Amino acid sequence: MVGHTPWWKDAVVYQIYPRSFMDSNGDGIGDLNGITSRLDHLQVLGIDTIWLSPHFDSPNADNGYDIRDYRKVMAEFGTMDDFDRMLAAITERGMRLIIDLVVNHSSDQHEWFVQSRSSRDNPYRDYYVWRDGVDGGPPNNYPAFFGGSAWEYDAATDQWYLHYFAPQQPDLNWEHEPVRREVYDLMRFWLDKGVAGFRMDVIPFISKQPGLPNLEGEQRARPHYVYAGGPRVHEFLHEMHTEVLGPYDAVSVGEAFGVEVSEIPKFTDTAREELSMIFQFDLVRLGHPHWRQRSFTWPQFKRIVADMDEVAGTTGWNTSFLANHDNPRMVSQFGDDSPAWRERSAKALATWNLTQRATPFVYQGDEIGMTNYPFTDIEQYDDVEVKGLWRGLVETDKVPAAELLEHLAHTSRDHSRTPVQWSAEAEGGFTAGTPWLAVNPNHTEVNAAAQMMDDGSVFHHHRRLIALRRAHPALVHGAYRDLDPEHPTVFAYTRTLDDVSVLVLLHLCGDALDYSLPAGVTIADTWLAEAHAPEPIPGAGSVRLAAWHASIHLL
Ligand code: ISL
Ligand code: CA
Repeated sequence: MVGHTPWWKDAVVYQIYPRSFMDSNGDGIGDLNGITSRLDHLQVLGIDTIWLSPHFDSPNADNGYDIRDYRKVMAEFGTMDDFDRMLAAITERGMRLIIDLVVNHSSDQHEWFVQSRSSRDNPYRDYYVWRDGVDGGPPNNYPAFFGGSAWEYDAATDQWYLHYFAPQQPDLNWEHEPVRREVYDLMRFWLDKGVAGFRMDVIPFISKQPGLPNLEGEQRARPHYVYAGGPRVHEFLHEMHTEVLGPYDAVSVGEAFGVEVSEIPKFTDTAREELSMIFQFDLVRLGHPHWRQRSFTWPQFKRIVADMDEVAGTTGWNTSFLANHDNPRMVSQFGDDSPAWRERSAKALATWNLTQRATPFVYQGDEIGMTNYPFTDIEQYDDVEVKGLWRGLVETDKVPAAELLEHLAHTSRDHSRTPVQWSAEAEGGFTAGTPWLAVNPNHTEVNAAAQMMDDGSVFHHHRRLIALRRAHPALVHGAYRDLDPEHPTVFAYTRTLDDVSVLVLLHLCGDALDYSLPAGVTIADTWLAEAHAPEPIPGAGSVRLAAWHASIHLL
């Protein structure tokens, strides 16, 4: 058996994007009381931990990732009493809550920034990154992720401030110690209320490059690797661990946008006392490194999985996820969301996600196989990133509108932000009002109510996978080995712990296949098979795998 392991290695985490989860008061916007009203759904699923995307007071320039008051609940989501009631309901179900720490930047309406921009000698001036312009333009050539320069000119003090994201999201200056003290204090505020820890928004970005030199050469195509490569990020994270994470024994998941697989242990090796785990992006972005969709192969996918597992070694740890609020729907991006294959491919992908040597994250709606939305027109989108792309690419005639729309139809963040489809009723049972973002018309076929009653549904497949993971430590802690890394469509791997060896057999494509089991592999028992367990072909040592097959076997 594995020695004492922290609870979060055995956890299964469900990400809630509160704006789109459940609306309890009919204003068309999800809220905290709506979450409380839907906790039974998560309990049946077998979830034990929730990651809640930002619930703090915000003007919503970036749907809550621009925080105006770190100790106040966003008015649209409810009150601090609603938060306390939700946390109590989560806790009494034996679940834990992780909240979103967005401290690389704040909202431009935060009091700190209002003070900071008011004058050059204001005590809060150095809470943010201010620089003189160069030749009448920005201090360097950094691009912002939501279009344009990462610098905004502020006439009041004749200087420019840095914002890696929207101009409404000025970057905080972590070189300035009072900023770090403020962050540790606000973390303690929420930990004292009983949250279990934090998901940390673009946390590697907090250390800026000394002197802020221009990007050069290939850096210009991958600015996030420069932004994440500052010299003090590990010093700051170790200080955060010493000041808060350690004393509270708080879990931490760093969003490591711009960090290579090889760098993961520098954030998560327990001896370094920094973070518990990170989200690394190579897998989730395999099919769309940015807004453009691109094809990928399963051997490429399998290579990344093996590399991540190898780099974690026997002491490190990973997260597994194929979707979140910044990426398209899992079944649309990695599976086949046509009516014929949507359910089967969603189950196959869930089988991968819930059998990794990592903490699995399930994004709201993926447990019922929700799909991308049929966007056709720029007016249908809400996302600040999409609007930035339209301004920066279409309005400047760099990219034709039709080309951008064609790619966004696969890759936009808004696909995963349409309201959760609870039932076949109007607006998917999400709201009694008009939803802030349109509900997918396929909610009549794809919804939680129908799947709760269908034992063969994507929902119950997730439930069985989570139960299996809980019952078999090999599926959590077992060594990972890919048995057939070069096969174009079969994903066959083992998880081995002590004398238990489990085979996971996936066929990630829409055709059937007669597959020769790797030498020495005989299947003792089938624990979890799709409708079609692999049909042994007599005498051939082969099995027939149906399209989008998924099964788990004891060897
Ligand atoms: O690639 C991206 C930017 O072009 C997005 O996936 C995303 O901005 C990036 O992964 C960082 O995401 C986090 O920070 C952003 C916020 O918009 C995202 O929702 C958040 O997850 C700024 O806070
Ligand atoms: Ca509401």
